[in-house]
Amino acid sequence: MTTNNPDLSLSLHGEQSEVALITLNRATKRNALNDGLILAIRDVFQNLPKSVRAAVIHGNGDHFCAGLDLSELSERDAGEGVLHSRMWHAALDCVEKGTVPVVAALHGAVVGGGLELASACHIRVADESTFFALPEGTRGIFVGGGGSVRVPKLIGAARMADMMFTGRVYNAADGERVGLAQYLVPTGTALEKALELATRIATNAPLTNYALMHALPRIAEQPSDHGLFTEALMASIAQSAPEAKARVRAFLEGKAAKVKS
Ligand code: 1HE
Repeated sequence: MTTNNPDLSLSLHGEQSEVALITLNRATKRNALNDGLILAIRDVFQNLPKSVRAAVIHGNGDHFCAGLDLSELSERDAGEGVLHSRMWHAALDCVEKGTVPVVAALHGAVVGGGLELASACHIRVADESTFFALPEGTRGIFVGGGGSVRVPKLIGAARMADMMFTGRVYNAADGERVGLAQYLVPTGTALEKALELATRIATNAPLTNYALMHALPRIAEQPSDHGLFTEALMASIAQSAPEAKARVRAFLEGKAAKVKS
C-alpha cells in the first residue's frame, strides 16, 4: 500500500490487519528525512486504519535512517528554522502520542533525526548492525526533532551531551546497555522481532495500551503526589472497562495464560 509519498509505504499484517508496517523507502539517500517524508510520517500516523492496534516502523536498505536531509538545510533564516523544527515536533508527536504503540526496527545508521524518530517510538529493537550517533554536534547544528527532550529520557542528559560534544558512536550492544534500545537481536532479524512484539501488543486491551502511551509518560513527569493520584484515576478507569473485567474473569476461571518465567 502506498501513502501519498513514494518514500513511505504502509502495509497491514495480522489476521485482522491489526499491525501496521510503515517503511521508510529512500534507501539511496539512507532514508534521510526531507520535509515531504516528515509530513508523510505525520499523515500516516494520523490516519491509520481503524483495524490497527500496533505499528512497526523500519527502513529499507542498509540503514534505518541518516537523519535530517542535509541537502535541504541550506538557506533557512532563524524564523523558518523554528517553524521547521516545530514541523518535526508535530510529526513525531503523532508517532509518540498517536493512537497505537509503535515499535522501531533498527539496523545500520540510527543517527541524528533518525535517532529522534526512533526515540519517539515506544519500543526499539536493534539488530547487531545498528549504530547510534548525534552528528549534529560536529555539523555545527543542534537537534531539532525533539531529541533534547526524548533522548535524555532514555539515556540521561550527560550521555546525550557526550554524544554531541565528542561525536561518540554507540554500537548496538552498548546502545542497548545504556537504554537506546530495549531489545538486541542478531543482524537481519530486527523487523521479524518487531513484528512479533507488535502482534503481541495488539492483543492487549486498547485502554491498557492507551494508558501506557498517554498516562505513564505524564505520570513519570509529575511530582509523586500528583503522579499517584493520576495513577489511581487511570487504574480505576482501566479496571472498570468491560474488557478488563472479562480478562480478569478468564484468568480466574483458568482460561487465560499464566505468567511464565
Ligand atoms: C544524505 C544523508 C543526509 C546520506 N542528508 N543526504 N545525519 C548525518 O550527519 C548523517 C549523514 N550521513 C552519513 O554519515 C552516512 O551517509 C551514513 C553513515 C548514514 C551512511 O553511509 P554510507 O557510506 O552507507 O552512504 P553515503 O555514501 O554516505 O550516502 C549515500 C547517499 O545518501 C549520498 O548521496 P549521493 O547522491 O552521493 O549518493 C549521501 O549524500 C546521501 N545521504 N545521509 C542528505 N543526512 C530535525 S534536526 C535533525 C538533525 C539531523 O538529523 S542532522 C543530520 C545528521
